[in-house]
Amino acid sequence: MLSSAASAEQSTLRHDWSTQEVVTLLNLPFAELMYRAQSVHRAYFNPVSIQLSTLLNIKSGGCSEDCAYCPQSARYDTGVTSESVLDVDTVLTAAKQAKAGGATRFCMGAAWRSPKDRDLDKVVPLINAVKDLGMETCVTLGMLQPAQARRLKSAGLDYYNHNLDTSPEYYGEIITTRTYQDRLDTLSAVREAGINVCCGGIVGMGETLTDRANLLVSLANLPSHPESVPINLLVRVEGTPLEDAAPTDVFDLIRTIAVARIMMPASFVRLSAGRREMTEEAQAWCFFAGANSIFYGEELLTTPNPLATADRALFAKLGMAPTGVAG
Ligand code: SAM
Ligand code: DTB
Ligand code: SF4
Repeated sequence: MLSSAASAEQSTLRHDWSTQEVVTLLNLPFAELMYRAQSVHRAYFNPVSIQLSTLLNIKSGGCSEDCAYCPQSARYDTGVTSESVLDVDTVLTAAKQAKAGGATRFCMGAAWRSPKDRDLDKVVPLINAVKDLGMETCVTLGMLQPAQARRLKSAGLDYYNHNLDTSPEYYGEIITTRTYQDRLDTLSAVREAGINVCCGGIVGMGETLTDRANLLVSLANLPSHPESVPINLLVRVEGTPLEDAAPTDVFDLIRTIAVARIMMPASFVRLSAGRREMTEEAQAWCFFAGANSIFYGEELLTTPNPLATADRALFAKLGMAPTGVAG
């Protein structure tokens, strides 16, 4: 729930960020940046509350796209096999388990460039079934046409995840099979249909600090801020073109999260992929920087995530509590 000061500020959320001012924020002395991010965070959110989303890969592998980070592209030999869409019972079992563990949102991912209408025939019953459990629903299915977005909205979909991934300038180094504008068009279709937008990116793909700034500028200067902003640390998967990417300094991730928090103060900022490589201390800094959501459960899509028991132990150490409130 927003404080009254925060609700007054809602109308003043900014959509006119410049690259230079975001570069300046990213370069602030660490203590200054943490103080500013934490102050903004406290104006909008309970700082010890964390939203938990669980992921399930409902259609694995065999994707036609060439996203350089992705183990599910058919172009790379990563050992991920191509499967068909999971059935309702399998999905329901996973969703019930996620709910029992404390997750409030269930996110279903499919390795498609864009779904066909007959693909949506299979996804709609999954959304219905998860919704009936009383969980928030999220799907990520690739590019969508406006009519497809409206169909998902009618099925009861709460969130659609579609990431910008990186800056417009660096994008062509990572993906050649669809454009930045294609992604923006899907985001508009989702927004127009009245579905909440989940949109973020990846840190650690060889991008510069200016690229990180421009990813954040692209997100915050959208007509409305995404309700959810996943910040992923690249998971370097063997067989992908980015398997040997230089390791990321975790302070770069913490700074990116802090600046996302300052720029999109009312949004949930999710510390997403990459937590398995991070220490508890680094994750604690991410929470202090304004991350208030995580992917929770032992798997992301094809790669491992920290165990739920480890996450619960970390929350206990930090005095944090999972939220039951929709975000
Ligand atoms: N096929 C759909 C699409 O591309 O929109 C949905 C699934 S796709 C796996 C969703 C997002 O996961 C990507 O946009 C990317 O941001 C993230 N992702 C995929 N592989 C990743 C990796 N190895 N490390 C970090 N993030 C990754
Ligand atoms: C997002 O931003 N990150 C998630 C979710 N949205 C779909 C996916 C992370 C995938 C990490 C690599 C894998 O497990 O395949
Ligand atoms: Fe396909 Fe999505 Fe992976 Fe790109 S990120 S290769 S579109 S599954």
